[in-house]
Amino acid sequence: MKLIEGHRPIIPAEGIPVWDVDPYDETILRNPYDYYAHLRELGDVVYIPRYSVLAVGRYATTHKVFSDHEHFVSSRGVGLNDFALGKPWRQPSIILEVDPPEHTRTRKVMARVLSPKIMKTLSNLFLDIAEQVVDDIISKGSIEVVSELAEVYPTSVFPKAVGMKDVNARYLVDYGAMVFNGTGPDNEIRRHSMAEAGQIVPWITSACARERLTGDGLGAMIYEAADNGDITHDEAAMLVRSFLSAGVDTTVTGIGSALWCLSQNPQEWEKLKADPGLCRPAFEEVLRYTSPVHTFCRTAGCDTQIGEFPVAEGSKVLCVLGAANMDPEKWGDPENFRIDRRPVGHVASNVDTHGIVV
Ligand code: OVM
Repeated sequence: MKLIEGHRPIIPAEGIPVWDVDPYDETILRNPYDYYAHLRELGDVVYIPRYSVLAVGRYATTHKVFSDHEHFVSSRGVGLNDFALGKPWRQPSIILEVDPPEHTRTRKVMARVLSPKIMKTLSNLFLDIAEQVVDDIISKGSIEVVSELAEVYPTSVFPKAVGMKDVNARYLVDYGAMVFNGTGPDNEIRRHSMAEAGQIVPWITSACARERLTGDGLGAMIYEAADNGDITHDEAAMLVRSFLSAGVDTTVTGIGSALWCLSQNPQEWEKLKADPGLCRPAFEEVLRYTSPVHTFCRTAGCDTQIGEFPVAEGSKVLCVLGAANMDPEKWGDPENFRIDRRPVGHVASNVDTHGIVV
């Protein structure tokens, strides 16, 4: 059978609204808000013929499908390609592209290494580098925010926190783009990101080896979990790789989006300056408002349902997290960027499952 974007074409159940849209069109990616609104308006679940996928964007449905690993699995890939039908472009992540119970085991190791207690020991490092970056910006007078701030900060601080001996900020940013654009269709954007995979993937793989890490970083702690028998040493290398794939792109986008939100909402910027204690809820609001990961897919692992509609095994479902995070039904006034909203339950990150984002 002819596959569409690496998955089996589906025949949508009678009654599911059909919308001839390309969610991965650059115009929509640049300004997705009307697309999000229309997706939610159409119904709980929508069929998109262009990629022969279903899509969900209402908060309640999106949260439900995204978290329901019994029926909607991550292990067949969180992009359009179905790993059951074709070889993925890289070895699947053992934390992202996996389901419980395996996921539970690897996630436990990650959670321990990323615990608040351990994060606290890194706060001076994070602060020192932030100050250096800010000093540098002040001396320059004016900057291009994405390339001179949003990319610079995570790629400076992150390799140090992990304890990487190999430093290549460009490769880290480009690998992040590869991982996330790799979830989308085989379009110009994806091909452009993948063009350098031949150099970058081997560099990433070798940078995750134990001997390429210092003894005192987060990477070393992952390998210690392997020494303790919690995971294998091969799995340790894969979890270090997950730091690099999940940690860079999302933070670059988050910081860039924070500056965008604050620049568009000067009254919120004044509020933040007056009360820097709002920094954390402000950043959560940025995540809700901009959803650095706008979409992850699930795959129906068996014949199942979304609401009243039957969904066949193998169906790819776009979980449009960006639409869920802007659902007025959930948020009341989602279009207002309010740094003191405290948007508990947003699906931009850290949905545990088992509502797994990671
Ligand atoms: C990984 C990975 C990549 C992207 C995102 C993510 C949100 C994990 O390679 O493990 O979690």
